[in-house]
Amino acid sequence: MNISADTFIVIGTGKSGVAACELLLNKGGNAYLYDGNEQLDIDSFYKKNPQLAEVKIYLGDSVNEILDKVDIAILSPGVPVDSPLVEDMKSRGITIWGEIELAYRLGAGRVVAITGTNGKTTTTSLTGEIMARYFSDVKVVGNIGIPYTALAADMTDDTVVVAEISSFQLETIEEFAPKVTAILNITPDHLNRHHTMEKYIEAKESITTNQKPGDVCVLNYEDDVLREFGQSLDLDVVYFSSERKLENGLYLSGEEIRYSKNEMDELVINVNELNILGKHNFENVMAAVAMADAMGVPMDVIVQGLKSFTAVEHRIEFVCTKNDVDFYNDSKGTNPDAAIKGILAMNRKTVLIGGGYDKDSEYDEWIESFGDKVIKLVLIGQTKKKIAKCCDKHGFKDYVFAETLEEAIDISYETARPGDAVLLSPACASWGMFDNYEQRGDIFKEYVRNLG
Ligand code: UMA
Repeated sequence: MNISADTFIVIGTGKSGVAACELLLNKGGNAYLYDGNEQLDIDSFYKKNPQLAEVKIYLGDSVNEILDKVDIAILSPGVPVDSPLVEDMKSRGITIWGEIELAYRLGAGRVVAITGTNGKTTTTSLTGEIMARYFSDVKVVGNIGIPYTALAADMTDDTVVVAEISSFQLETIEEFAPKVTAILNITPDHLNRHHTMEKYIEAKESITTNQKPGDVCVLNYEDDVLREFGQSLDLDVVYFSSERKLENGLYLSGEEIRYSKNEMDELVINVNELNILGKHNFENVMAAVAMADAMGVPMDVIVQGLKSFTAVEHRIEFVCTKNDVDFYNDSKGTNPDAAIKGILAMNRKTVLIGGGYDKDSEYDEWIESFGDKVIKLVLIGQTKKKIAKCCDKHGFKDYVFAETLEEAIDISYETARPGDAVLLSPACASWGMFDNYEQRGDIFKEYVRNLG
């Protein structure tokens, strides 16, 4: 691709925007940067990103001055495709790509792409670790926190790219064509962005749009939408199931993960040999095995990778014990379905810290999952009243409000008795109080470790 022929505008000055802009400059492209935040401190941005010193930044409406010079806009994942600016650019005939599309076009190698509502990060990092045992150049990128564009310039035809791809990122792909894909599950999330469940499902399923016959798609057999979707695909579909034996595919049978393929049925691993817990994690393991196998990694190498893998930070992560109260950080529980898994993983009475940014989620199933286990819910953030209302509806009275995460931790610690657990698993995004879920989890861990 000859990028010097076009003028680009990169929308968003976060991680993705910075990496996309740098890649464009690196490849000889001509780019402007834009951010919708009119308060952005441009001087400190340039100080933090001296490599972009030559790139002109536009904030707010000032961007209108240059839009007639722009050929291609690169959207950061957080920029909605139906925002007024993007609509305006489309009406001017400007091509709209996401940061993933740019990286795919300027990068190289074979791509393994993972999406789903929950389990993406664990599955991506496990798949990356397995691949790295067999291939000499593996790059783990995407929603996991390292923008795909940040590593695209270092990719060659021998690179194996393992990419975590969110529904936001899938809305702006065009030619992005992974060899192997996985859709782990689809439950309601990000409905404020996608508006309807149908649109959200469509975004997730579009990960397969440019795959060709002979390429592989790994799907969860127990997800009705995905089971049906697999039947419509002209690809090699590999299903996994945590509920039943499959004639073709990976399945959980008691404590064993087994792979039935070409009329053979073999043991992959006993789950007691894994360092990650819970049925949802066994599903992630099955998806990773299917993807690694599809890429030609021998089963003994896959099994070694499975045995050495440990849990991902911020996902039901044990922090420490204080006065016989165990603290768990599940800041990555950013939607009700993920947070239900956090509660299921607790094996004793639990004080739960929840609430945060409103993504238009419904909290009924989350509250129903409390059972007798959750003895108190401490609510923070924008959603606290909405969640409280839902608690009232379900007859759950043991909730209190806190203004800050620190106050919520203090209340939880005072409430918990020896032998109980305190779990941060908010069922909501962190935005509004924190930059991201990592920051929320880090602050939780630090404050908890310093408790008297
Ligand atoms: N901005 C605009 N206009 C808008 C929206 C945002 O100008 O309409 C600007 C903001 O002012 C800000 C910048 O865009 O300066 C932020 O861009 P961004 O929100 O895309 O954030 P990045 O820092 O680029 O991080 C993104 C992903 N963020 C989102 O999808 C919201 C990160 O996923 C990802 O790790 C990173 O790219 C690297 O690929 C985070 C996430 O929360 C972890 N993802 C969601 C999830 O997992 O549920 C989808």
